[in-house]
Amino acid sequence: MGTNQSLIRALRNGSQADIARAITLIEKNDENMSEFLKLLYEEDTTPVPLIGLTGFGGAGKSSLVGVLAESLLKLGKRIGIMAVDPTSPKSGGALLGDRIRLQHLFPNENLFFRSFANKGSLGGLSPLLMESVKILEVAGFDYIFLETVGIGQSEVDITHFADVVVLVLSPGLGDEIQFLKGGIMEIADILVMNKMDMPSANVSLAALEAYARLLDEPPKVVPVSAIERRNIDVLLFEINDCYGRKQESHELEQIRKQRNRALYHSWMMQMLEPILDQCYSEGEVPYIAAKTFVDSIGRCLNEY
Ligand SMILES: Nc1nc2c(ncn2[C@@H]2O[C@H](COP(=O)(O)OP(=O)(O)OP(=O)(O)O)[C@@H](O)[C@H]2O)c(=O)[nH]1
Ligand SMILES: [Mg+2]
Repeated sequence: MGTNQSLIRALRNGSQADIARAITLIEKNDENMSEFLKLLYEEDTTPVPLIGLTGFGGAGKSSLVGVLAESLLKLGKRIGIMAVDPTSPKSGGALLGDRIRLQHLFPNENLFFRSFANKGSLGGLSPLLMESVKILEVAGFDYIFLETVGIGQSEVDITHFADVVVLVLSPGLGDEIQFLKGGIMEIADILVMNKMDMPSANVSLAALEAYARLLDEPPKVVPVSAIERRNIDVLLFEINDCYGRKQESHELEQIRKQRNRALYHSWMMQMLEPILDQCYSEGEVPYIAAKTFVDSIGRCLNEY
């Protein structure tokens, strides 16, 4: 049997070592990868709920993922945690913090943690991250949590990517809620007010609830405390409930179609990047150079 086939077989049992081997194979992007991905997609799998957590730095996303994972592990579930790797030195420290926060859960065959580069080469989420979701699916995982760092482009991306989007807030946001109005708040399925153990928390919660009621489709607001493990079961219930509703309404199918399309785009961008620069020389009119390049691809496609 070929190496790829035996790796796929091994993946079905889902050991950490085989998952890591599979991810490395895609990371290396060598001549084996194409066949491996073809086999991977031939596997008959049940989709794994992909739960995206987003929010301002320090709101408690990692802490929450940690306690959610802890609860689910106790139920015998297999959990994948993917952190989108920050690029700034400041958040580099946060990622180290994540490892420390999750440390008490390891070693555990049912928990897989991995961080990924912030973005694909030309923007968007990295193909490696998206293919890793598929790998964990084949490996029989029950939930995947995806934590993104900060509020920015990557947050907008996960809304097209995650099955359930959770926005994590913490008390004392003040004007930041205003800032959020235009974007993620409308798309989030669940708004979490974390750090409810803090003195000012009820005021912030009331403001958030008032705000949520104004939205066209008011999302659930869930007050929690990751540190005191308060209301974590309620949050889990809401996540499962939201997932179930989206499954019934076939919304999940749409999300997954968009996800595959986004993945196609990401791969395409990654493959194009090395040749894009070859087609541009200094002094050229940028628009004309781009159009000439794209038109020539168009001609090839017509002949294809
Ligand atoms: N009081 C209180 N502090 C909390 C709670 N949850 C997290 N924290 C603290 O808030 C800080 C930030 O928590 P993280 O879980 O790293 O937050 P994050 O959103 O992942 O932060 P980034 O990854 O940097 O964006 C840490 O010092 C946590 O101990 C909570 O429920 N109550
Ligand atoms: Mg974090």
